[in-house]
Amino acid sequence: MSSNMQPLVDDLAVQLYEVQAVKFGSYLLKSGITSPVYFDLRVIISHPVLLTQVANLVFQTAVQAGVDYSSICGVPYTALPIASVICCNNLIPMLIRRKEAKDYGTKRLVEGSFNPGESCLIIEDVITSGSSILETAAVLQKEGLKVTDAIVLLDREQGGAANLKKEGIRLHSVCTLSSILEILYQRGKTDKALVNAVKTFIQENNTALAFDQNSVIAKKTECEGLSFGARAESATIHPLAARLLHLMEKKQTNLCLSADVTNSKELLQLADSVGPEICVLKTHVDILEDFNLEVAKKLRQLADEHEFLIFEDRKFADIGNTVKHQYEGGMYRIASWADIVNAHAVPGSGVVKGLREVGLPLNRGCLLIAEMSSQNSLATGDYTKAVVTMGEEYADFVFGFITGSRVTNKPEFIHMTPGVHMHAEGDNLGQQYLSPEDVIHKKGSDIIIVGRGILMASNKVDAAKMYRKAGWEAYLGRLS
Ligand code: S5P
Repeated sequence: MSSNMQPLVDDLAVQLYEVQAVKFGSYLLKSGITSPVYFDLRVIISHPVLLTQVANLVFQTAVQAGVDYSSICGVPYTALPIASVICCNNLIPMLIRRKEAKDYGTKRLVEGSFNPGESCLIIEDVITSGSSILETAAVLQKEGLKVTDAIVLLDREQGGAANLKKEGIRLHSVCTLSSILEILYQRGKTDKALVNAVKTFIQENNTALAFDQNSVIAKKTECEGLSFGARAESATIHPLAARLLHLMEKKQTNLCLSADVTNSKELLQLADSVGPEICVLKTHVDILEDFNLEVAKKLRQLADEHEFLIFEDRKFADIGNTVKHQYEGGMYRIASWADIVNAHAVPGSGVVKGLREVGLPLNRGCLLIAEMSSQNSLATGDYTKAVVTMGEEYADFVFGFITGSRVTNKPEFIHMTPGVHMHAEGDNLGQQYLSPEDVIHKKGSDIIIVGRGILMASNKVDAAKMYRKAGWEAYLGRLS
């Protein structure tokens, strides 16, 4: 920053403090960490003079950095007004990144006019790990735009710059958390003890290493380079996950059949004929019109004969006490025959605790739903991260995730991905498909879940063989 900007930044720090955009105390962040300092830049929209000052300083920082760009995109939502003011005052075209594609109309994720190959400058209010900037960059890049630089008002100095650099993006900041602290200290707004507490917090909460555990941008990780067999030997592996990884390696398959049929005879025939090709057979037992426990018993026999695991896709999502009964009792007695069940984390950890009470003594395992394949799914971003944290906390029962991409590098967690089809892009009810190569190689998942890609084929066994081959080759490609 040039010396003529420094007095403006000093004044800004004090004003931000005065409007409570900067607060000191004890704040529980979304990540679960308690921070002694909190920034809420949303309030600046109520102070137009301040908003204009922020916009000017962000723009000047870009000018001084000599960044070359054709348009500006603010990270939604706090940076949107900042980007708008910069663009209007300096006559620069603006782009808006939608958080979700519209259901209707153009379905565009980026609004505004641009040509592929042009550069877009990203603007953000505060950077911690950089994940929000990277999410926005990924969307812009997918549309063919180049992203080389990002400007933030405030860098919390917790590894964001390093994380952006790994993705080829330079970070420029108007000010840092330390510099704001220093200014406020000099102006008598903070005391030495607080300055020291914040400095210690910054040092102890650097995200540069932890961020590699994150799936915001799918990339090849150490875990993805490990074979299923090697992962089965992980010291902290759940016995069911070890069994699954061993059988995948032995049978050379990472295909899960989603056996979404409505008749028991058809289910058992399918399990028998496709059984040799798969590692897991997934059921929706409540769509069977003629279920009884004899069917479950026969399915178990076929699972043992062909060596696959049974996964009842029940998607439990109630309080612990209710899911316990739903899992153990009722007419389906799911816990008595299904190796695997899954659950939404939305009720909080009670759902896992309830299922665990029933499943743990039976050596069963659970997958948490971290992301969904359906259009406009709400299971994204911080929700997904919270699901992973919950899974890791109950790792004696939760052994993996239903997800579109790798969400943790811990080798003991198995990633299973639905929404896989080799010839369709989706259905008319919001399902969205990717290819086995995309899911396993690019997104770093472990198991493809295929339903209609196999079920609607004229020869289901041949189709299963084809998906098995594609899934396994993608896995081998990932290893090499
Ligand atoms: O996000 C999800 C999670 C699941 S478990 N999206 C999904 O499609 N599923 C399930 O995977 C869904 O309930 C269905 O049983 C299967 C996908 O079926 P397909 O016919 O679209 O391949």
